[in-house]
Amino acid sequence: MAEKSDAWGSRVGLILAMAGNAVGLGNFLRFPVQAVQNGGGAFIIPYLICFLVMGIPLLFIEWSSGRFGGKFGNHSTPYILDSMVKGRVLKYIGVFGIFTNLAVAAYYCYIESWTMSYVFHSIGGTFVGMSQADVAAFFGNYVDISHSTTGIPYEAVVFYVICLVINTYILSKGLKGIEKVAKIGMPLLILFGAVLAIKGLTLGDSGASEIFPDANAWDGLNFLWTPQYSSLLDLKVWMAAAGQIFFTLSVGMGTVHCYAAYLEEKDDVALNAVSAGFMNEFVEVVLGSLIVVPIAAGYLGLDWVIQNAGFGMAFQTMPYLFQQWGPALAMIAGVLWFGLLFFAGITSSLAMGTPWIGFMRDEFGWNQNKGAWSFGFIALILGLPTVIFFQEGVFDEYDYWAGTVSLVVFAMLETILFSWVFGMEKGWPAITNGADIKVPIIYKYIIKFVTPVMLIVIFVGSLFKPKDNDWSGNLSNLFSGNSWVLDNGSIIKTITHAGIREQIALATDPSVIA
Ligand code: LEU
Repeated sequence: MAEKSDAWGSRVGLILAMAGNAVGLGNFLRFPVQAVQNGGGAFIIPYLICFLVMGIPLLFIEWSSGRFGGKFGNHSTPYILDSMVKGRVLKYIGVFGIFTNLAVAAYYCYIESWTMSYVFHSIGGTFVGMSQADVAAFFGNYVDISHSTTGIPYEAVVFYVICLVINTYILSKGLKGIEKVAKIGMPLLILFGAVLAIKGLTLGDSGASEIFPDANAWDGLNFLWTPQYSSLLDLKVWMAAAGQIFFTLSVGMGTVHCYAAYLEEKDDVALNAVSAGFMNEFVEVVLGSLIVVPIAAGYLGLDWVIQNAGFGMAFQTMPYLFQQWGPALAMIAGVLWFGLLFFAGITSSLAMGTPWIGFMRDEFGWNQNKGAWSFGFIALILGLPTVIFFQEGVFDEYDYWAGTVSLVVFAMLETILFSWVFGMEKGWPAITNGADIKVPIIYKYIIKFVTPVMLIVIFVGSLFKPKDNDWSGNLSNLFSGNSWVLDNGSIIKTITHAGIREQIALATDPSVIA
């Protein structure tokens, strides 16, 4: 246990840093894809409900746990959890959270490094005159590290290392450094996003071509934003919505606790948590919906978007679509788009460094500098396999285990711990003391009953995810006496040898990556 050695400079800085932690690549790359793959407007209602009954409660839990632990001079999840309930096991749960951050940071910074590189390629005019297939092939060459797209050998590795060094350097400056990046990065991100969103909104059918005569940007937007009630009983959509809420709010990792540990005992957590959470939702639902999907629908048509929605759209399709605006505007759009992604990414990856640095301080008394550089070094060692063996599916494995499964497990354990072991008698004041808003009392019961039950259902659901994610079909199969067929992406199947082999086969299938 160490003394409080650092502090947030201002409330605005804290909220922007927390919002920056949440606003990330997931808002612009993951949300639109999840929404399209789950029926557009059919996704939005389960998503908003998950935000209210799982996202907000988890934010309350994590902010208040952090402030509670910080009172005793703790800065890391193992020590914060230990200050709430004594017991060795809890420390181990906290340590598990630290490893999640290291592993997520490792592959997350790799995507962040692509955005840096793509800013330079946009400025340098690399994509000028390229066909859609050329732009997609460029990405394939980029991640195949033996190729060079600029003449720099091992370019993807070089950008990755530079990106990690930038993160590490900022982290070595402590909270002041993080706060400064958030104060610059968040407004710029919103500005860049707003400019691109206006373009997406005003595109209409002007991008329609002979190949896609029906293309219209508004179709993309209407598809995402027109609520559909038919899917409210589809468990697949609920699971996807819940997964997106975890990822986008950065809960279940320990980063929120560690930022909140630097609060004073009298500081508000309730309003801060809600403000940062809503800021993330604004960026996700409004800006995240208004860029990739409408612009792609405006040129290639909604059907194309539905068939091709995937993570690759951002890097494999957008640079090509920007070219339709002429070289000068394409360059500006490229800088805005990849610049926005970079700011979104770095404000999240910086947060992933704080649990490790805090733990080294709590456990060994390490200073900020030593903590930061050791974090950068470990992330590099963990990340290199994702860079070198990207096409062999290592990246996807990290994303699955660290970026998906671990978040659910940690969130489930911490919620049970907070509501039932620490107990709501202490938990409710931990949330409401010093609050600048009146937290509706209903949240006391949501946190105690609804959130843990939902998390347990989601965890069990991902253990037994049915084949092709077809919940209704498998449930009726089960009730008619047939067996439940597991999907390759279910946790149980994935930990079996065959599951891993099948996953790698899928990941190495070029048609899947494209
Ligand atoms: N909240 C971040 C995002 O939306 C992800 C998290 C895992 C750090 O990108």
